[in-house]
Amino acid sequence: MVQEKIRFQPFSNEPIRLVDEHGHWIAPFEHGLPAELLQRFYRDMLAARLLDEKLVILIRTGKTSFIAPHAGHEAAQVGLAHALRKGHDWLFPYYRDMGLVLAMGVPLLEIFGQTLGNTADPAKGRQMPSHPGSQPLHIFTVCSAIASHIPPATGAAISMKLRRTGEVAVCTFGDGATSEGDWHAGVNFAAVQKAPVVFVCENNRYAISVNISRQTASENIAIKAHAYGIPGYYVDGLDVLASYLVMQEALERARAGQGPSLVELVVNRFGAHSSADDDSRYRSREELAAERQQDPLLRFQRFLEKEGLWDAQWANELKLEISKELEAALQEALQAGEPDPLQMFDDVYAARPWHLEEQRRLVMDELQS
Ligand SMILES: Cc1ncc(C[n+]2csc(CCOP(=O)(O)OP(=O)(O)O)c2C)c(N)n1
Repeated sequence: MVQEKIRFQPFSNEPIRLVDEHGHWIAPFEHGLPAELLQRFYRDMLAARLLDEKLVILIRTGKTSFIAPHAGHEAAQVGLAHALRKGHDWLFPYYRDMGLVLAMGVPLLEIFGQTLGNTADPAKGRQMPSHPGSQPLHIFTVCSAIASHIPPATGAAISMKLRRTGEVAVCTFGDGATSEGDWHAGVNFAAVQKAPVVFVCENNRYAISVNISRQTASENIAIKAHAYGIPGYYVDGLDVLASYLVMQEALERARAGQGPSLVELVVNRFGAHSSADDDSRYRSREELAAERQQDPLLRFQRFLEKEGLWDAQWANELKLEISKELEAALQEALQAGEPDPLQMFDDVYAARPWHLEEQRRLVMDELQS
């Protein structure tokens, strides 16, 4: 039987959820997704979790200077990664998206190289850690200034539309980013231009220590789309299948020339905001423990178990395999050398202008003296 196209309702009062906390499929349609894809989602979510744990070790052992933990965001990030056409569509991520870029196919060696800022880093050590990017995978480098990547994502999408490339731009950010002027300018302009872009809010309800109740008076983030004349989807981002299928729909809309959407994926942030933050000063341990109970990995594990696609032995072998991959890539990245400081003058302009040439000479003299 040919399955009817799934259509999700924008501006729902409750988050769109397809799998409940016990792992039951609760939607009124068949998911129709192949077993290999479902197991791939699990693998990518597990890899994202294990990567997060590894990054925590790197900060605790002083090997890197900054991390932004992504544990609790795995279902949202993996669902999103699989909805995109990799290497074709463009991703404009933010600093908490290490699980997302991993699922998009950024090699672990590059991820660790970027974290360590050495010669294994495609950005040649010139970016903050947790600021990945990839030219071949069409991943725009993360910008530290919150929401500053929203207008560039809109601009790229307008260009895609004018050039009829069939590509879509996907731009991710946290709930705090929606309070920035850049966010409103970028979303408004994209809506007016019917640009092929999907704005994705990974809403973990905190902007560092600022709770969402002090960030916005809107009942949720998705509803903000209404004011701009575009659909806003309010989604349970702890549900990988809801995240995946809603993202697919928003991407198809954009591809079909129907313009942008805003997708709010409601997630939890298991760690502190970053390695420079102590979250015990502003959120209770009880609140955190309750959030940890709603582990997206565990929910999906329960779902797979019911589908006959998960057993402890398979999961243990998978965990071992991923752990080995992570360790091997980390050891290789740790062996990479320090980047040449003179590379800071490369890639700024197509041809190095006179003033950078002059500064480069000064640094070179300094290094040689
Ligand atoms: C323009 C700007 N203002 C302030 C900061 C400092 N800052 C870094 S992260 C952050 C919180 C952002 O929170 P949110 O958008 O909710 O994303 P989350 O970190 O919670 O995933 C702030 C205020 C910044 N980087 N840029």
